[in-house]
Amino acid sequence: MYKIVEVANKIKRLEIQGARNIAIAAIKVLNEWAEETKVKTREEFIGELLKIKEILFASRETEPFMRNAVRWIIHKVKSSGEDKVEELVKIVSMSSKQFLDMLSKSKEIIAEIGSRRVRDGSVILTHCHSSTVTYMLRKAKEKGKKFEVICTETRPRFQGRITARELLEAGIKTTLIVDSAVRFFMNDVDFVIVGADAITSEGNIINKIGTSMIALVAAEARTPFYVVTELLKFSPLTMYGDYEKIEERDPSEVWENPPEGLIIRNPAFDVTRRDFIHGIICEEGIISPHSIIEVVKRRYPWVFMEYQASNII
Ligand code: RUB
Repeated sequence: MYKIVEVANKIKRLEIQGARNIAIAAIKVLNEWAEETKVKTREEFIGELLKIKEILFASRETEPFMRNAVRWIIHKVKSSGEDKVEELVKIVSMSSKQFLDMLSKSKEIIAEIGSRRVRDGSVILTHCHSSTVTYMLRKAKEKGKKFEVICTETRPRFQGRITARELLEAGIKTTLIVDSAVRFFMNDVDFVIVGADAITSEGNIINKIGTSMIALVAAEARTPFYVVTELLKFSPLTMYGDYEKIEERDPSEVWENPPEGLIIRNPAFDVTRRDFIHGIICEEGIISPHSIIEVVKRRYPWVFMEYQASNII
C-alpha cells in the first residue's frame, strides 16, 4: 500500500500531471501492488483492490480517465470468477497491459488524425500541458509541416512551461504568453487545441482552468476550437445525474503569503460548453460533442456497465 499512497501523493502534488499520465501511473502502481501482494484469498484481494481504488480516486477529484482505468481492472478481476490469488494477479497484469496498449494505440490514432488538421503556416494556440496535444503537434512536425504554436503559461502552476519546453525540443516555433493575453493574440490564431480531463454526457469538456474563457474568445473571433482527447475521459457519473466535481486546490499555489483576511479561490478546472467546441479529436475520428454517448457506448460499453453495476443499482 505504501507505493499506492506515494503515487497518489505525487498525483496530488502534480508531480504526475495531465489526465493521461495520471491514468497510466495508477494502472502501473496497481499492477506492481498485485505482483507484490501477500494476500491469500480472492475476498482479501478484492478488498485490497477496493481500498486502492479509494486512495487513487481521492488523489484528484476531476479524473475520470484514471477512474475508468482502475474500474476496468476491477471489472476484469471481479468478472473472472477465479479464486486463486496467483490467477487474479495474472488477470491484473494482463488487463493492465491491455489497457496500456489500448491507450498507446489511441494516442497514435489521435495524433495521426489531429496532425492532418495542421497546415503549413498554421498558428495554433494551446493551453496548459496536455501530453495528447503535444504528441499530436510533434507528429505534425515529423510530417514536415511548418507551423507555430502559442502557449499560455497557465497560472498558477505554469504547466504551459512544460508544453513550451516539449515543443521547443521538437523543433517547433513556440511563443509563450500570459493567460490574460489570449484575446490579444486570438486574431492571429488559425485554431485552438486543448486537452481534456473529463467529457460529460452532454458533450461538455472539463479542462484546465481558463479553457472555457479561451473558448469564448475563440468563438468571438470565429476561430475553431478543438479538443484532443481519448474517449476514456468520458465521465459516466454525469450520465446518471451527478456532476463531475471540480477540484479546488490550495490557495497558496496562487499567493504564498497573502495579506490576512484575503479570500483566494483556486479551482483547477472549468467546463467548456459543447456549443463552443468545433470538434473532439479522438480515437474514433473528429466527432461532434453531441454524439459523445453513442460513440463511447460503441467503443467502450464496459464504461457504462461497470459504473451502473457498482454505483447505481
Ligand atoms: C492538465 C490538463 C490537461 C489534461 C489533458 O491539468 O488540464 O489539459 O489533463 O492532458 P493538470 P493529457 O496539470 O492540473 O493535471 O492529454 O495529457 O491527458
